[in-house]
Amino acid sequence: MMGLTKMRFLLEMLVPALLTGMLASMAEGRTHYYDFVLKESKFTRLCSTKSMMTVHGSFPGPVIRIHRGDMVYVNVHNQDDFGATIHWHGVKQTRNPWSDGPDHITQCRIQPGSNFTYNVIFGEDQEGTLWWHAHSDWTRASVHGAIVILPTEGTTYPFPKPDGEHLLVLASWFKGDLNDEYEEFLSNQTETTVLDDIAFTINGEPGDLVACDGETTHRWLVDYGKTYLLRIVNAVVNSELFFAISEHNLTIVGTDGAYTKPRVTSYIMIAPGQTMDVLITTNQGLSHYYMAARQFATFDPNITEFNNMTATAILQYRGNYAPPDVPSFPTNLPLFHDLDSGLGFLPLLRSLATPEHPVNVPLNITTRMFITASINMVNYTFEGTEVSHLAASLNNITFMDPTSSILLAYYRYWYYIVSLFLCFFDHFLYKLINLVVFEY
Ligand SMILES: [Cu+2]
Repeated sequence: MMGLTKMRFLLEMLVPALLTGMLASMAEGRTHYYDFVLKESKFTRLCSTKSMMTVHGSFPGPVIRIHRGDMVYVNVHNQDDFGATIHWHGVKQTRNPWSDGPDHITQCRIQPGSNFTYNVIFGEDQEGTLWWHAHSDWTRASVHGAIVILPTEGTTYPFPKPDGEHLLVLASWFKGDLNDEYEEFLSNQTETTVLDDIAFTINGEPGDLVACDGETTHRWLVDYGKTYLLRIVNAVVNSELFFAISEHNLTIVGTDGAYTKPRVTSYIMIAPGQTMDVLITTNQGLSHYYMAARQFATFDPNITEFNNMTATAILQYRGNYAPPDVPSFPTNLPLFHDLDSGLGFLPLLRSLATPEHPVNVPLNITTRMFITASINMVNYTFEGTEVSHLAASLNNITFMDPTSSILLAYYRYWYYIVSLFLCFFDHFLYKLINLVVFEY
């Protein structure tokens, strides 16, 4: 039988060899290096000023722009006074969880005054738009930005090459510090309260429909008769959004770093964390048109206090003309509780599935599983007492912090073996051994 030491030695030799092979197979792409500096910056929105964590003082943060097959290193320097990590949302990171970012799971927080370098490894098939965000408490509300993955050099899009492209990042605006607001929300939680942003922003601006004079608005200047690729990121904390552009149809061509079958629509519904790539043709009269986003409210309609602000930006044609007093508003933007429009949108999303962009899903189904995703009261034992708590669950099984450290299990093979063994002991004995063996 193979000794533990020998097995560990083999593992330690094999894993780097496999990783090196994997990296070599991706070597055709270029490697990009970024430096991100986390720091506090002051922002004034909705007539009040607050300080919040950002990268480089910009909200939204910087764009990572690469070609398919490229590799990215991001050195994150924390000059804030709050520890945080960064997650690369939707990036496949195959066999590379140590750069995935969830704090306390695959890494410790990057402490104030220190830095950490992420090696971001994209899936070979990933192309389109993704995004990155902080992953510690609620820092992602203000610390986020887009990732643009262009076609590999020498290849092109699965649709006529657009004349130009533009990026819109939709985000939440909270009155105070979200971490503080969340603590307060937990202590006052009732069935009819929701923790809600007070407005949404488009590229950092809430637009001129919010109740504060002099609010600034994001403007996108376009030329008549062109087709643009618009990349939309929903970086809001908790809400599905409707989005539409007055008088202009949208052709959906991609979502979450993958292409879709082109579908024409007058509005989109985009979930938090989702990205969507749409084509828009500027074939309307020279003027100013509102681009608008508002919440698709899927919660109990009896809850009347929610973020009902409509965020706006302006699509503005270049040229010599008298601008309208007020841009036209998208009449096709659904109302908050319009369930038919919200759910009716979903069938428009279909994989492209062409020979150049295959979708290789198994077609021979041998086992059918029913999984109920819910947020409900989950019963569990906490320090010997039966408790009931509101939690997200799959088939009524929720996530509990593991009793052994995942990080230690990775870096110290013996810890993994002993932790597994200890699972069979009762709570008290486990605690005792943990104290004696590991607290050194
Ligand atoms: Cu994410």
